[in-house]
Amino acid sequence: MLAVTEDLLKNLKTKDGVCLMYVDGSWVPASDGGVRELVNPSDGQIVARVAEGTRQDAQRAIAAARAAFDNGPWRDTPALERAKLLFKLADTIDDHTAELSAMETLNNGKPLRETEYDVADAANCFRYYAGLATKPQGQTFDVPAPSQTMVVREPIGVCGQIIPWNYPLLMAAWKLAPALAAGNVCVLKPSELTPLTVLRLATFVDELGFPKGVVNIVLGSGPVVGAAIAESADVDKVAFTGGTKTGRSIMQAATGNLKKISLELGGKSPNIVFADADFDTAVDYALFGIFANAGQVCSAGSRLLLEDSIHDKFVKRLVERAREIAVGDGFDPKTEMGPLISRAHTEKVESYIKTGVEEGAKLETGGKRPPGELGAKGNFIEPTIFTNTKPQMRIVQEEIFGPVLVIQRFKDEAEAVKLANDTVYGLAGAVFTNDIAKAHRVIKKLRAGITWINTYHPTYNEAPWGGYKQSGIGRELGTYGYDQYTEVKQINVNLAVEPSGWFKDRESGK
Ligand code: TXE
Repeated sequence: MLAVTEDLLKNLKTKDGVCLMYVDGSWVPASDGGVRELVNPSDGQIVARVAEGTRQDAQRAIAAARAAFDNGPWRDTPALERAKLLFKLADTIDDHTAELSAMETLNNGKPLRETEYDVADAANCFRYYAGLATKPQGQTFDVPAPSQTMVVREPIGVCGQIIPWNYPLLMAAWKLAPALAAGNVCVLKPSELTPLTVLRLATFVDELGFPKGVVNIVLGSGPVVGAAIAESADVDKVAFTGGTKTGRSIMQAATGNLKKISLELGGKSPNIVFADADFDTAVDYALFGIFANAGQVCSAGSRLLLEDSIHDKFVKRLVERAREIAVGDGFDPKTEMGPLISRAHTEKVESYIKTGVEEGAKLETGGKRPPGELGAKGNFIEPTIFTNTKPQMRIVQEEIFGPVLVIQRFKDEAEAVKLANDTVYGLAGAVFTNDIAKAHRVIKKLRAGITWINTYHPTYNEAPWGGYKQSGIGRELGTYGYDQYTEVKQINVNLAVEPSGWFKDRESGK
């Protein structure tokens, strides 16, 4: 593994074997020389050493971004030129798919087939927003003569962007692409656990000639570097993806200068299966909904709601299929589900499983680490399914963020909707049925921002992503996501340049 590691990381910028941060167009170590070791979640081996930034490093990056926005060329660069650079960045990502996906698998653990998908998705996100940069964004209004009123969109300024570890490169794309397309400058903090692909992305940004200070990557922990970004009076907007608890503290920190915020937080999304659904399709997507990325997905279908009449048959088949899922190292081509991100997160998921058993839910399968080396060294948990749950149980209400499915049962459409909406979250939800009218009735009543009929999980750069209730504020992706990186300005033009006469001019008598 060491050879693979060294080869894979050879394109990152380092000093004394420590990966550097990208600030103001330069590669820098932490101001206090701090270093963090990154661990491969599949086997506990140390894979890289990276700079562990400080509050001062965050402030330096913010100052560089501020100067780049206030005095720099980016917002005055024609949209077409910004678009060209973003298209090139997209192509460069595609050209490095093998390297980026392997790096992501090494750092995050997820199987190569998932990281390859993520890399392609990240490239397409840059491509989508590159295309959008040159599209008309304004409005004009037919107001009483002799005026003309128009509305233009302008960049917000310095955007602080804090992202999690479950889709490291993709989340960076979701944040950087719309911000840069709209003419903003960025200070991005990847998760301290998974900075490698973002650092590689920064080498592309550097080589392609983005002006200095436009993209800054600061590494470090949330409470130090993340909090410094969220608090800074020089940051005009903060965009965050992560846990609801952290989202709340970012929102509080942002009140100092009333910066714009967008938050993409947790979920406990319902996947509702009616008796008339296509059985095999519903089983297949129930598995995909919860066990993709080992359940570490904000929109995971972590609650499966089954109509009474199919409950037992469905659970039987689901358990059989879940037991067949190949759990293992993400580099093994046979692997279908990888590890959890860290030992601490694994223990958190295990404690939820213990709570579920204590609460009286029935553990149908999983609930433990796989036997042997895999379970001992890596952060693996077998696909886990609970039945016999009650709505108020913690495993039903709280986001576990692991390969743990809780099953609820319902007798009719009204009860399905009631259970589906009965958490503080409102990110996603799905319904499986062959009755199209019923599908739409249920979707209409779901208090969630992302919904699916007879499928689970597809995400498109074109469509808005975000949640109702405590799943967040604002939307990413699509034109909605672009708008959230713009200020709206109205411009009123007087087409008859003469005094209004509101106050009498005594000299002229008019
Ligand atoms: O996330 P955090 P954690 C959920 C999931 C998980 C829980 C905790 O339920 O079990 O959150 O995971 C930075 N100020 N999701 O602790 O803390 C941090 O450094 C500013 C859902 O890993 O939200 C990282 O860059 N920033 C989710 C980012 O926030 C702070 C994805 C996310 O970390 C900070 C991940 C602070 N005070 C976890 N504290 C999703 N919605 O997809 C931390 N950070």
